[in-house]
Amino acid sequence: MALTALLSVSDKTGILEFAQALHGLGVKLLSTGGTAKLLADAGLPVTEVADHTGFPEMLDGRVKTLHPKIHGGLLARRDLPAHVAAIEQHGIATIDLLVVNLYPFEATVAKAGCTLEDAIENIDIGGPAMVRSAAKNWKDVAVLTDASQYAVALAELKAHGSISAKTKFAFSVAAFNRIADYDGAISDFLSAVDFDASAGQSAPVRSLFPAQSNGRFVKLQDLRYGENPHQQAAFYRDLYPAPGSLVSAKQLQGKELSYNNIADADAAWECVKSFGLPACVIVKHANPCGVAVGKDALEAYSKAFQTDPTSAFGGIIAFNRVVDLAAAEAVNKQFVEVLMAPGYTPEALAVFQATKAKQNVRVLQIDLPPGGDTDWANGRNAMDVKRVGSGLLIQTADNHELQLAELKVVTKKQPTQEELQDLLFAWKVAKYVKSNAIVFCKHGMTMGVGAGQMSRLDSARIASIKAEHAKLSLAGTAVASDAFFPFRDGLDVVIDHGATCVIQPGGSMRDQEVIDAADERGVAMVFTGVRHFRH
Ligand code: 93A
Repeated sequence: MALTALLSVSDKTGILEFAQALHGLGVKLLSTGGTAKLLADAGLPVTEVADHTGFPEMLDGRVKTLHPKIHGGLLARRDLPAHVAAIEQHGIATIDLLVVNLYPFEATVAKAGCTLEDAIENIDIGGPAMVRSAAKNWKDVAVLTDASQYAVALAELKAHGSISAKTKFAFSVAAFNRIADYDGAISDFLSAVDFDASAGQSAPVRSLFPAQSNGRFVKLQDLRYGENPHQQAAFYRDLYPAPGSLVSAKQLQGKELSYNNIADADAAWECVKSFGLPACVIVKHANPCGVAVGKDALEAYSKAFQTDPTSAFGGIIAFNRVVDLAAAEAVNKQFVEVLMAPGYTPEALAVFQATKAKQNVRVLQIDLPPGGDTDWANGRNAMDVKRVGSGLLIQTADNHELQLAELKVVTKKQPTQEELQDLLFAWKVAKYVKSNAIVFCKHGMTMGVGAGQMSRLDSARIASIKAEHAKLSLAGTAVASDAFFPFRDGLDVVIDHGATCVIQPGGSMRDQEVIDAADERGVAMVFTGVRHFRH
């Protein structure tokens, strides 16, 4: 029995040659309006779907192939007598080969000035429905969704008069992948539409970049460039973002946010929102260079700034309290790239409007997560993703919040209440410092931050050098180490510089050597049992 192929393609590249070859092999051709015309004009015998179903294409082509004669022909199982009987009873002929490519939704929305109406009209309904029917019934129907498959199908048809199960299965998988991408593109695009701005109708809406998205992210904006000017970049949000996360920030003024601004702003915001007391975090190159808590925003900022005034230049500054005039005036004395807070008083905002230069400061307003500092699950990313060569590393986010009960004092000396406060503060900060992290703190402020070194010993040295540059005394400080001290040398360095208490995960083979060193030198040390690598 002759095979029947249904051809319905928007992108008609290669379709005529393919149809000619199918005809040459005795395959009957069935086709929709535009495709049928192309084939008929070239002299091929082709039956229009409308003639086949006895039902005209209608509603501007919105209903062409949505008919039981098409879907019955695609879905009927040839190995089930009941199916065969049913289609015979209703005069439905089987379709063995389906060739479809869809309305060009992705290409349409990629065009500058694409309107919501254009986008909607380019959502293919009948095409994906047929593709799904055929792909589900892959044992009986070969479904081709890409021109690159034409040659593969032809080669098998010529050689064997049929297409192998293996190839049909591969076509089916490719078909479902194509539909998933297509639906993902529609979902991405529509989710990014600002309904009010587009008046629900014809205003231009944002286009997609990159063209291929996995449908779980929604683009917020294109960025001028990436980490470096020769890299392209865009900012996406999760389809369902956590409340109180950076993606909900409103930019109140200032220059356009850059890729690095956003990355640094995220580091600052994630850190500052982890504090219950009024806090300020100053970030440079993804690391906090000053963190402090205080009685108000001003005090927190002043302390945070003192940690490392040199690095704070051009920093990203985050507050977890409304910024008032006093805090704004203090911040205004330094060069700041990005300022973020849950709110600003009108007087504070006016400070950054005073001069043309100040108007460049990017001022962001972000709501704190509704649960505040007591609700750790709230406002936090559930997952962390890192791109590696052609793959992804995915992990649950490091949302561990240390509980007092988890702490174990391992030295003869106990930390005082005040030291304990500083240890907990230092531990909180260390979590947001790139590994290896060593953080000196006192009175709710960082006194020296050593970040991102390949050796913990060097991080300890750098933290103390920074304190020296800032003319801060490390006498009586609390030190946090994000992971265990593998040897006593790192501990000795921090004690040499004045640390009197230390917090670290413990768990090294040489814990005892490190504990003995702490005892020998008369400092208190607590183990957390949890580490906070951040790479
Ligand atoms: O408008 S549709 O969603 N309704 C349909 O019933 C339908 N059937 C096929 N789009 C439909 N198609 C699509 O038409 C195909 O996916 C293909 O992209 C296009 C081919 O139309 P023509 O052959 O008229 O150029």
